[in-house]
Amino acid sequence: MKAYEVNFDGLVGPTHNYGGLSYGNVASQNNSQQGSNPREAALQGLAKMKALMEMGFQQGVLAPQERPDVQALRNLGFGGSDADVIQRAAKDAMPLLVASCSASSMWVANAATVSPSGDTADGRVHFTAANLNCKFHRSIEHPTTSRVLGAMFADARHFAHHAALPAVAQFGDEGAANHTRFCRDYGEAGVEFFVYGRSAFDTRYPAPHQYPARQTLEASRAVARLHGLSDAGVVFAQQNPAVIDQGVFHNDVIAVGNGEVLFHHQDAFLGTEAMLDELRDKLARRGGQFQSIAVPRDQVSVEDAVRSYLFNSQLLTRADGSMLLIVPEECRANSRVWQYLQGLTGSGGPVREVKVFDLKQSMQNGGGPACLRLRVALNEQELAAVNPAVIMTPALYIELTEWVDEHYRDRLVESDLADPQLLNECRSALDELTQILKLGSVYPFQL
Ligand code: SUG
Repeated sequence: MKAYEVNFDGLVGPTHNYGGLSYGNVASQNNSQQGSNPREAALQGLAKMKALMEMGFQQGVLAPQERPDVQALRNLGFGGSDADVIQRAAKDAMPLLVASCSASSMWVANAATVSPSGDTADGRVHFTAANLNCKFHRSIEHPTTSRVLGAMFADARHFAHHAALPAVAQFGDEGAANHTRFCRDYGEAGVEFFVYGRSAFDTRYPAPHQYPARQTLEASRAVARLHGLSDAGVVFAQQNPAVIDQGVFHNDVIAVGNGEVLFHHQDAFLGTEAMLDELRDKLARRGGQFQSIAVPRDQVSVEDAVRSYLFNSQLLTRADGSMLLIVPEECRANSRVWQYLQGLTGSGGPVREVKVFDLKQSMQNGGGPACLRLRVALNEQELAAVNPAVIMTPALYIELTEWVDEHYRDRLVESDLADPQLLNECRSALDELTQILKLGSVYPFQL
């Protein structure tokens, strides 16, 4: 049966802003308090989805979340009407209001970890929502994420959903940003690659000194167990703590995998040689030929990788089997990275073409092309069981663009977040969106 990798991109929500909320994410820290343009952000994301659809890739869309998250503020002791809650938080605890307004659910690579049916014991596609518990503004995403994923992948004959792991740092889980999968064909059994930043229970593992390691080994192992993956089909590897301290807060900032190829920086991992051997052996037993493309530090430094987001790219297999790399504009702006990419496509290797997208609004918060998409490998039968209203079509693209034009502001600064009118705008936009995407009632204000 034919199988596909479907990219579900996060639609940027109407409160997109630069809150400076992610310590360890250099772009988020550097752009804190700048004015944002939510409309432009959403349109940049939609333009990428449209372009991939037009290139013949399967493309879907994942809805944003209700923000400000009034319930999260109520849980922290702010009371009264919804408008009172917002205004009291603005007066007494602005950082909490900013956190409750973040549109961070757009980075759906962090929504969940997904294991395709070829890998799982029960032959279903498994999803575990990520608890994202390293940052308060992200830790409040998973209940709605679970409802939205449930409404997109509702057929229990094909799809199994797991709640987020326990909400403690020991089980810190950042979803697919620290997970990739190698396979010969999307429909066949593959090898799932889990990358963690530290161990919570075993002190023998090193850890970064400055910035947090968001993903733990224990969380990765729990997800692999929940999904019913076999030992022969998993490899666990540790991120190099030194690169986390240079701003590589997720592994997808320094590596991306697809098909039989891992594209990564030379310094991305610990124990790289043994890890590559294990990947090679395990994929060979699944009939695949693993290939690593290691980018040397003397051509592209870790700093260049973090600035340009070279590895936060989408590595896509085209109909003829060759690969295409989708990178952000920031890669073209960096002469060393751009030169490396010219060499890469001319080298006779698997990557034949690079396409550049302007995703600046998201990039300024540390979210590149790969952050904005959740990959779900599906066979034809499973794809037919997905809620069809979330699959991108030319008509849906037009409808969503008009929806953005109608509901989104083109400028947002911190003081705007205290305006209760923003909450009303967001709710009416999302209410309409749930009808467009046929999601039913998924938002707290609808329940
Ligand atoms: O979790 N930024 C996100 C970026 C996530 C990128 N995702 C992947 N690499 N897969 C984060 O750090 C910044 C929000 C702010 O500062 O307003 C933020 O949450």
